[in-house]
Amino acid sequence: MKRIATMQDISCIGKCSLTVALPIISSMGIETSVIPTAVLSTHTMFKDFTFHDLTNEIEPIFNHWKKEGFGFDALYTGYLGSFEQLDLAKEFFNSFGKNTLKLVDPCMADNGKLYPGFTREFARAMKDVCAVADIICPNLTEASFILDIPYTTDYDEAYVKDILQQLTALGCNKAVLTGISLEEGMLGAYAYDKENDKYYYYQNEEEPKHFHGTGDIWASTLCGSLTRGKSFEEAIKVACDYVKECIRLTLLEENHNEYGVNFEEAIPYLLNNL
Ligand code: PXL
Repeated sequence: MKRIATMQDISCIGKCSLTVALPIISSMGIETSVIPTAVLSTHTMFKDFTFHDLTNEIEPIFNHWKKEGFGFDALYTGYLGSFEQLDLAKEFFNSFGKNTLKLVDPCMADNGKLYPGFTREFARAMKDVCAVADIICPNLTEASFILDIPYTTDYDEAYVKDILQQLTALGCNKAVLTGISLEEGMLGAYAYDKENDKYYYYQNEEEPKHFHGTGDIWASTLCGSLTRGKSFEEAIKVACDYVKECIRLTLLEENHNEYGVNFEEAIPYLLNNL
């Protein structure tokens, strides 16, 4: 059985980070090992969330895993809450990342703004984690903060390609920009594979509403699909289609919650696409 280890927080309510990565990757028939970086009452879009940092647990977990000789088919990092955790993510890759896919989703910003608690300095430090990954999957806001360039919604294909070139120049082999729209009413992901000098773009009709946590669902699906042997291009399609289906199902429910999507009832759709 394939096994992925993922390092990110548990937001007890919020349908993001580990509460989506674990069920999605597990449902794809892959063992999912977790390194919880913090426990929050909710994700940080709610007011007055609690935050219990677990940084001190991480190194002892690594040490125990090393002693037991555990190995993984993929390592995947999501939301990381401190500079120290960025260093631990690098240690995670160093300790367990030999011949293993290393995926970094640099969760920290959207719609031109950093999430609460993050700074420009943190974004610059995230760059060093991206450099040692195989694949990174930021949205355009995160990419702009990582590259320390102004964020713009007024972009064209040449601009997207240039950003992808700059991202892969950091050191990773592949980069995917999520949430890219090059045509009115369409939304997708634009990717670059530096090794083969190839670009990929996949888009769907845009759903009328955006939700929190969809970036985490996208990255979890990409990681699972690649681990199951899908090509980079195929895995991007599976992830885009699944997120779209999650939003579609959410919107079918009249009083749907606003903080996250119905990824649960879309799991059969996901498995059908594998
Ligand atoms: O979806 C990314 C994410 C993960 N974890 C926490 C968050 C967010 C986004 O806001 O707050 C705690």
